[in-house]
Amino acid sequence: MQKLPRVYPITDVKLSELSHAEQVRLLSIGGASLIQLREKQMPALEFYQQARAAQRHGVQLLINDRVDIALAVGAAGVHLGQDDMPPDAARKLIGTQAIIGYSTHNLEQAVNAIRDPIDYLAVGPIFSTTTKSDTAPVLGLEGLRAVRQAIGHFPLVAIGGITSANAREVIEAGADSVAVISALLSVPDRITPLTQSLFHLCQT
Ligand code: 3NM
Repeated sequence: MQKLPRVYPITDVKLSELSHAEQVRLLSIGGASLIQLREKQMPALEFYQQARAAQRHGVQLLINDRVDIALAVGAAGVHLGQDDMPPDAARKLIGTQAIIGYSTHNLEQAVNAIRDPIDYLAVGPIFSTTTKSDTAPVLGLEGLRAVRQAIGHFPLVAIGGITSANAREVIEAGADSVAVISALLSVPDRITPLTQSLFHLCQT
């Protein structure tokens, strides 16, 4: 994949009360070029339709968990968690050109992940978050620095509790990119300006 953009938004229908496609539209106007569609509830038909509609906004879409949906809509790739299909199995299905991202939650998982056929790894939660309930213990900036040191230049996304108040420190601690949900989506009519200003803050 090309270099990770500094800001990597993830959609949330419950939080924003907007469809995935509408969130992608607003985020893309704000400058997002890589967006993850994250959906844990919706029937496959509805998610497929929204993902297809989201594809029209001309950004790279990664589908959380669902290799089938990613393939069906021709998405740029998938983002997998520790309990999803393993990256090597997903790679066989989705091909060599697709992007595969993988969530890790501690140093050991991160170090192991760089041997998998993935394009970037995510590590989190960096800070506490209310968006995801079953998170691992927070890593803090120290934990993030330790992961960066252990993985060399491997593409690294930080996630969990990242806001305009701490994003810059997260980048300075070694993340290539910040993955963000609530700080961009909690106020639906501010999604575009909040995205713009987060990109601005994360410029290096
Ligand atoms: N994964 P917010 S934390 C989806 O630790 C997700 O892997 C996490 O939402 C992990 O930006 C998280 O609102 C929630 O804190 C991120």
